Amino acid sequence: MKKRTFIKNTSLLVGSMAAVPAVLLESCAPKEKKDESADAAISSEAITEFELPELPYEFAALVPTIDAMTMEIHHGKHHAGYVRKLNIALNDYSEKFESLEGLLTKPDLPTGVRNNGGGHFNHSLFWTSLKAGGSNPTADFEKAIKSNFGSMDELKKALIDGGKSVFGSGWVWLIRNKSGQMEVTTTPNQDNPLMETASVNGFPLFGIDVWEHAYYLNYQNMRGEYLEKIFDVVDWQTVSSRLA
Ligand code: MN3
Repeated sequence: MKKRTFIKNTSLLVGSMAAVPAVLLESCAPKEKKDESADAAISSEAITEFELPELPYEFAALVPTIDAMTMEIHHGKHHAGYVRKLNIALNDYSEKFESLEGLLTKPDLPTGVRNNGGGHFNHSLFWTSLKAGGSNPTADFEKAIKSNFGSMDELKKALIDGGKSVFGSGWVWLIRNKSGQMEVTTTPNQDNPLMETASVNGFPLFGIDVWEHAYYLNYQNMRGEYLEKIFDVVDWQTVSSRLA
């Protein structure tokens, strides 16, 4: 399938939600079928296998906020494991889908697809939301944040409080909900707001991983400190681009 077709189909599937950011599509890009027969050309719209995206920076790029060993294990073991197990789970999944987002919005996802598909999407979004030194949001994004939260500081506080409130493992999200408003919400495990099971649905603009594997080497049990510090490396420019 040609990239243009893939992007077009993805926007159709996502429908009224925010457009899928090109950078995320790139990082979640599925492996395309190489069969050249005419029949295969028709069926090649469907995805059968996903690949681990490369980290867009070195393991040590986010030091001292996130240490290199955490990044190496988190990407090379945890995220890689979600992709590997997602591909295995898809062997028994007969529904057709044309993007990772399209898969995750389907009803009644089998547990293996839900956990590992969520894990793949969530981490792909996470890596591309961080950057050494961080970056500033666009004026449009900041305006939207002001109208929904009052200020960027209020948004950060809502994300920190939300992250602290997750019992056990999960994520805190900034989403654009179905009525176009920005909202902070949380999900357990590797669920995300695209899934029908989420308490609040919407398109994730930014998410913070609050599983212990994301911060334990550096912060031990102090999740609150990790949540405060992570804002030193948030790439708000990229997060802003997801609102467009
Ligand atoms: Mn993780």
